[in-house]
Amino acid sequence: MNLRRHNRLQRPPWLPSEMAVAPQLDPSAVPGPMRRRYALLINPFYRKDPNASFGKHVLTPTLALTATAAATPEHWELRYWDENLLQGPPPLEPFPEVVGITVHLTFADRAYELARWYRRWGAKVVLGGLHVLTAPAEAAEHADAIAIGEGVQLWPRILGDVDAGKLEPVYRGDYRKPYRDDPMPRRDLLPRDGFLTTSSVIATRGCHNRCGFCYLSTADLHMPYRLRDVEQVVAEIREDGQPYAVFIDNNLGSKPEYLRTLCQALRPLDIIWSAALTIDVTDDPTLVRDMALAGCTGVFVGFESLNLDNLADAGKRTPVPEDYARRVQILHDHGIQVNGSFVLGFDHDGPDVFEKTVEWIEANRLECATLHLLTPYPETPLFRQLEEQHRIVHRDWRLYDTAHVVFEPALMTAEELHAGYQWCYRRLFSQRSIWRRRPRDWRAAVPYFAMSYLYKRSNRIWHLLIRYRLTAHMWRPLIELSRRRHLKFRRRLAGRAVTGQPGTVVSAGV
Ligand code: B12
Ligand code: SF4
Repeated sequence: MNLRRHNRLQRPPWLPSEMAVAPQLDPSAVPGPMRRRYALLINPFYRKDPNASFGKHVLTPTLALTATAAATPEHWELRYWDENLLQGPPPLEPFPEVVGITVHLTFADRAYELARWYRRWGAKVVLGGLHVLTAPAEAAEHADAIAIGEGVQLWPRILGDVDAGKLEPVYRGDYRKPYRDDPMPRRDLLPRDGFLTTSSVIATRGCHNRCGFCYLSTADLHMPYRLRDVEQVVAEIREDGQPYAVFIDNNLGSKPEYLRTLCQALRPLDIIWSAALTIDVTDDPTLVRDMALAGCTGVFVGFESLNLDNLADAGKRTPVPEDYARRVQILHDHGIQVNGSFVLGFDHDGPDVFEKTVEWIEANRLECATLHLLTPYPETPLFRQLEEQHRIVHRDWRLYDTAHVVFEPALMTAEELHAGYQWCYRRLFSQRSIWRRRPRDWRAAVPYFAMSYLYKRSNRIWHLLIRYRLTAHMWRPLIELSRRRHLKFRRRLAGRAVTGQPGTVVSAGV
């Protein structure tokens, strides 16, 4: 194998085409007349990594467009289309006056293709999202207007200018404005059966860290840590009425006292929820206990690496990896499942990193693990470092999806890195590994096995579940089972003393 082969978009023979190829845009289609003051918002198709779970893509929707949609002026009509829900290409009827598209690195080419399609017949195309922020000049070539920053601030201005016939090419927002005045995201636009839960919620923006590989360290992204009023967050969850909410914050635990207040406000809702955070949340076991008592049943933890030198290179302030196991145990003791996120391919990773990582995941019974190949997002310190070292292999952004090797690793070949990544997923999705990682509490085992099979071993049927809107029907009985079990667990936990020792935070690399 050589690096070139890895850099092609490969497609295993069993992979359903819907998960690999965007729906075709009919070149001969002729739309009807344009409907004035009608806007269409599109989340473009992206190719799914066949090594990882397809279920992950319908757990919860992105907030990018539902948040933006909420700021639409009342006299505008609106429709939302997510191409990843496998209902075909976005509609031409009625033909929209404005098309808003969210753009990420990995699906920028699809976003531009859609933009060309709609612009052909005179729709005004507005592009926004993370990739527009990092590559405004590139995005501007495909749009009538680009939105750099928060859509909630910019969208009403943009539509107002369309109304007035004076659309500008560039609109700039500011991440420093408070979120207090933001309207509630328009979750009513989402197909409720299309996702495990429509309650993706954001309570904070930014992170106390600035790891060199993270998109938060992108050169022009000034995203200070921002908090929303807990009452606002709770009101949103209540309004959506789902039994399970997912916090999509980069790091919900950056301000522990805020998290504690949020937990107190969430407790009376009797819902279950999960969130992404760093392992230093276990510095204070009483906080973990408050999370559990508030309904937290799962955390997505960015461990990144088990090698301290890698963490130091990335400039991540974190507890030492030797202490990770004890900290995972604190979460488990509180009935909180752990989805560990690991990055493979750092400069201190040799060919033994795969087995070591997987062994550790299994030994510590992490219920789930997400693996990423180190990916230098444009304009991050990592990108600049690898560029200076002439180690960036290409700039085909479609392959910057953390499932392809796009740079030359230091201690192994690109082929070894890619093969090791695939091996890790094969092993972690195996029956043996699922069994080894089962929770010690037998009461948690039934939902664990059911969820593991659906999440890790059903890639051959996920396209059918998604296309026929069965996602919610498959997941929700399991969610309800977990919620009821958790309510009982909470009652027992409330009568129990706090477990776990306070941790020692050491600073790696900063
Ligand atoms: C939810 C989520 C997902 C969901 C849904 C993704 C989707 N596109 O449908 C799932 C779980 C499926 C997912 C999968 C992946 N994700 Co993801 N995901 C997120 C997450 C946690 C939240 C996104 C979100 O809702 N943000 C909140 C909204 C409000 O912010 P926003 O997107 O910036 O939108 C605002 C503005 O940008 C602007 N805006 C955005 N679009 C538009 C459009 C218009 C017209 C206008 C006017 C304005 C506008 O207004 C919005 C509201 O103010 C982010 C991390 C984060 N916390 O942001 C990662 C993140 C976006 N994902 C990331 C990655 C890498 C992936 C994967 C590739 C990982 C993998 N290997 O599987 C996959 C593949 C998906 C893909 N190619 O995008 C990276 C992207 C890095 C980059 N530089 O592009 C992020 C930043 C995580 C990270 N820390 O690195 N993801
Ligand atoms: S801790 Fe996570 S979210 Fe925060 S900067 Fe590092 S990688 Fe990004």
